[in-house]
Amino acid sequence: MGFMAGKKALIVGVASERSIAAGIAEAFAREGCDIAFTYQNEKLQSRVEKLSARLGQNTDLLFPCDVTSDDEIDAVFETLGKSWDGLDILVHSVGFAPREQLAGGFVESITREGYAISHDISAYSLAALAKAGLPMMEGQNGSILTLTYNAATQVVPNYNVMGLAKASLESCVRFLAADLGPKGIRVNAISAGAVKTLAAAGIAGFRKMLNYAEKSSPLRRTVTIEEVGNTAAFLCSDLASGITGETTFVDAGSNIMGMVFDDD
Ligand code: NAD
Ligand code: 0WE
Repeated sequence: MGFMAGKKALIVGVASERSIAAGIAEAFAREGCDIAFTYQNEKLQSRVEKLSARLGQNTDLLFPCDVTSDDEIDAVFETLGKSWDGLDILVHSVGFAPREQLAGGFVESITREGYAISHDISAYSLAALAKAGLPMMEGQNGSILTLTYNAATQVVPNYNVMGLAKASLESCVRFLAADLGPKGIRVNAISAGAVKTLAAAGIAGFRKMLNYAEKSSPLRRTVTIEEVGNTAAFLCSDLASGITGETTFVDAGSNIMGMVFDDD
């Protein structure tokens, strides 16, 4: 029996088999968790459906959800509530900034609109989902998890306004943890090292970043969505019952390095 047997999770953020959220779903399913999914739009529906089927999940529990829409967020929990009495786990694996925000200098690229969109989709959406999901989650050792990146606290070239959005997201984790702790809900983040997913495809210099991690991280490699998935399963299970408000790095150790020489 897996260590998540009897748990029910909603996973937001699968776009493909390579999504970090797909690695999380894989680990959750292996550990005996029942999983419902959302998909951003019809274009992604069939991909999420395939993943749900491959993991032996109930493919009726798939809901459209663009996180910029309060109506779609509310509809997810209203419909889910017809199949499930409660919800133990909510996974938020969503991030977006308009593409032109992620290239060039910070001052040069940032706009009011780019700021608003990136913070709405990448940070506010965690609070929005927690708020709408709360009635189904309270009073049962619930757990909320989101995905962040080290550029929240340390400058990474080209990440630009997404770094500000991740800083807001990490603060949101702490405020949610303090507010929802008394209701039995833990809230945590995983700060993942760079992984080649759809969100990373087409970002100028991404290959260079992966090569850099392979040379400079203590483990001399990048991380996999399986490794992020395993840590997510731990954090969302009762094994992590004493952990809340934390950001846990799954980055092959990259974040501890203060300086790296390229000659060894
Ligand atoms: P991905 O493209 O597979 O996932 C991003 C998801 O965000 C997609 O499923 C997409 O549908 C969803 N999304 C975007 N806008 C949305 C909207 N308006 N409504 C609903 N969903 C929306 O890429 P990923 O790398 O798996 O990203 C997942 C999370 O992991 C993001 O928060 C990302 O910032 C974070 N992260 C990624 C890396 C990396 O290197 N890939 C590293 C650290 C953290
Ligand atoms: O969080 C991310 C990626 C987030 C992301 C990606 C895209 C690409 C497509 C947000 N918005 C968009 N918008 C699009 O139009 N990562 C941690 C991966 C990532 O993205 C970078 C990185 C890393 C690492 C962008 C610049 C520099 C480094």
